[in-house]
Amino acid sequence: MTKTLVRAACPHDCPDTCAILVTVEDGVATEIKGDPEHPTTAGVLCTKVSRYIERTYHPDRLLTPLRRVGKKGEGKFAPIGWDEALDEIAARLSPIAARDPQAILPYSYCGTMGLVQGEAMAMRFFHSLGASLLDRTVCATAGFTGYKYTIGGSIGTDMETFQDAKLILIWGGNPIASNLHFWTRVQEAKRRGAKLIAIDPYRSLTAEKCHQHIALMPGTDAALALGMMHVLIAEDLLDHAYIDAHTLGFAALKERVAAWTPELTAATCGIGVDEVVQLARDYGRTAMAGDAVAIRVNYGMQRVRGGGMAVRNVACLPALVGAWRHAAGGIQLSSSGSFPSNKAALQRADLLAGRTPRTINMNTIGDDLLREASPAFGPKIEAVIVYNANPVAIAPDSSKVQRGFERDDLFTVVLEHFRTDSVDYADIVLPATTQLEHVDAHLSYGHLYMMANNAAIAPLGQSKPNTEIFRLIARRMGFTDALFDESDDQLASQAFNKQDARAVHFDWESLKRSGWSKLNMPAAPFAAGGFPTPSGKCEFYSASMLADGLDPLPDYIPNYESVASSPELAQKYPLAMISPPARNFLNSTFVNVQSLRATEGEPRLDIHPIDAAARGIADKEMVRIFNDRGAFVARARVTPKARAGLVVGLSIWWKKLASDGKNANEVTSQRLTDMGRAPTFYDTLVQVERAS
Ligand SMILES: Nc1nc2c(c(=O)[nH]1)N[C@H]1C(S)=C(S)[C@@H](COP(=O)(O)OP(=O)(O)OC[C@H]3O[C@@H](n4cnc5c(=O)[nH]c(N)nc54)[C@H](O)[C@@H]3O)O[C@H]1N2
Ligand SMILES: Nc1nc2c(c(=O)[nH]1)N[C@H]1C(S)=C(S)[C@@H](COP(=O)(O)OP(=O)(O)OC[C@H]3O[C@@H](n4cnc5c(=O)[nH]c(N)nc54)[C@H](O)[C@@H]3O)O[C@H]1N2
Ligand code: SF4
Ligand SMILES: [Mo]
Repeated sequence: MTKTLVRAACPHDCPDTCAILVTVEDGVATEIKGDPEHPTTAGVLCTKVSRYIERTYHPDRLLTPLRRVGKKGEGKFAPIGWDEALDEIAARLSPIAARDPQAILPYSYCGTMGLVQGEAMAMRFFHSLGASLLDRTVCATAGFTGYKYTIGGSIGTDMETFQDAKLILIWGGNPIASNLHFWTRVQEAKRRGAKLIAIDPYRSLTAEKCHQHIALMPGTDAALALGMMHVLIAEDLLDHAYIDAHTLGFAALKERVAAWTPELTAATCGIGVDEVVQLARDYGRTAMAGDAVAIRVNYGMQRVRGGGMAVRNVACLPALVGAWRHAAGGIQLSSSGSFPSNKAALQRADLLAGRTPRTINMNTIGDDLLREASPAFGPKIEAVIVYNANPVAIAPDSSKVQRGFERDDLFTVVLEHFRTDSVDYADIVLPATTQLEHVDAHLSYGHLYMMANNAAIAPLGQSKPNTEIFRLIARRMGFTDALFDESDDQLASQAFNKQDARAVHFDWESLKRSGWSKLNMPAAPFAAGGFPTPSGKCEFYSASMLADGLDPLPDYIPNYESVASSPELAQKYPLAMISPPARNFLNSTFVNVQSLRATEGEPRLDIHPIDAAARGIADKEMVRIFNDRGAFVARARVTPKARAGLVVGLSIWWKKLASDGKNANEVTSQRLTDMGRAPTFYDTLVQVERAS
């Protein structure tokens, strides 16, 4: 018997990007565990990925190419050979490409975060073809943009320092579910005497374990930050030296926040005046005492109309109190901007050779699949290639997405591990390898290590890595360029730009051996200013925002679906609904892993006792959640965890595993955020009633 230990990296869309050790016995993966030596993983994997072996060898794994034999959506397929599948794909795509390649659309996101199995070979193919471009905006671009205007890039406090902070604000995040290894640091800070405050409309697993929970209404974070700034300025809890040297626009900011009294702020957020004042004082006074105050700002607050502005406002706070002076102070949104990843080499946008295809926003896939050709839109979408994504379950306004994928004149190819909701609409299904079966290089959006993933086992059945599938499709379509011959290792060796001082130690072969290697980054990135903004300062006033047609100063933009913006709608649909991630799923991944689904149980809706009583809804009763876009059912959990006026449906369920074949995205909308063209999943009003 041969037994080896293989170094891998977690591929999932999670900030932790854990270092993994896989035990392989006679070619079979038998055990998976966290690397005890990797400083952030520290030997621990989350419950989900601890089940990765169960997922990999799952009896439902797709192991051969399939051709649809039933109606779209029915999920009836027959196995076919690779040659037959590739011939059919080339035969269907070639005439479309000859008319207008923009009628072909890639649809992908972060099923794997790998730089190689993600967009490398795939985009080389789509760029060569001249296909429509996809705006990959389903998650982080609102906050990314707001943060960039203010701080200059996705750079912030290193997660490895948070245990040294004295006050930690966990703002719009639920790290126990979605950022576990950060939570470990927070617990250590708590043991050392730090105060933890969660700012979240929902009493999440994390909010429950913090010293304080401020349950504001969804979409009001920008107002809370304005109110905090008002108090900090009014009570002179400010680092004047830092403000003078390293910020831009303080006088204008002061004028702007003057109106945001604690009273107005509290009324806007639906919280108490004392909560606003106390939060600002905790933050300002801890900083004035010389201790580190740190903010972990996450995605929860971004999925509303003013999501970009909300993150921008929160990102102004550290500079006001000089929190950046400490390694453990400041704010972290994402660490992704610290990595000099070399997209140009991997994705080769130069292959467009002067062509400028249109861009389709992945959040409006529902409307766009149903759109006819027009001068403004361009050609009707005639073919979609889906990989690393499950649009039928995860995209907003799902009934339109489903109708789009039902179109008989649409040719759909899906590369997948399992028969997801999206696979059911495919004409051709191609079996993809999992992280245990292919090579990849990774950055992280939570820590600062470059990561390598070695293949632990051979591909199961006839599955192939995404890269190989796109190489084969490209050749079948007549692309002969040598760049399609590059191996996965050759691609990985171009993942980071060694010319950049942060990645000077990058060498693919040695990274494969070590598994991980930390970037060269200063401990307190903005202790002496040096923000990567146009002015080099933290920009309270942003000329770039003005140039982009936005308010150059921090502001509050109420939700599209709120009493303030649409009173009539709010009368008809009085409850705000959010659908944040369930702990045991990763977006819609793992929903089909029996042991994890068993823990989550079934689709549920948390509703406050007052709202439940007003509707005659008892605990554990089935309820119908609806608005003008659609409806779905769930089992009610009557609980004050959901504040009054709010309902919470933890997500993202596979539609076909729910009793009504639907999920929370029936009621979410395709409207986009104030900046970053991002989705507004949590800007949703609904009504709830007992299901008959
Ligand atoms: N277990 C698990 N982990 C995951 C994922 C998963 O599906 N499951 N998904 C991954 C992905 S892709 C992402 S983007 C991240 C997301 O993870 P997070 O950044 O943690 O964001 P969310 O889970 O969307 O929301 C976190 C919290 O924000 C709250 N929230 C909702 N609306 C608002 C608001 O308007 N203001 C404030 N202050 N809070 C609000 C929610 O109630 C929730 O408790 O997690 C990643 N990690
Ligand atoms: N209602 C609601 N909707 C949401 C959200 C929410 O909070 N609420 N969150 C949104 C967010 S933040 C995000 S990021 C999106 C996530 O949306 P997606 O990125 O679509 O995420 P998943 O649903 O996990 O689907 C990823 C798919 O990729 C497949 N996959 C994994 N690895 C590979 C591979 O190597 N090759 C191939 N071919 N396939 C692979 C997996 O099997 C899985 O089915 O959902 C968004 N939708
Ligand atoms: S999903 Fe996140 S916490 Fe779980 S193993 Fe992967 S990176 Fe680590
Ligand atoms: Mo996400």
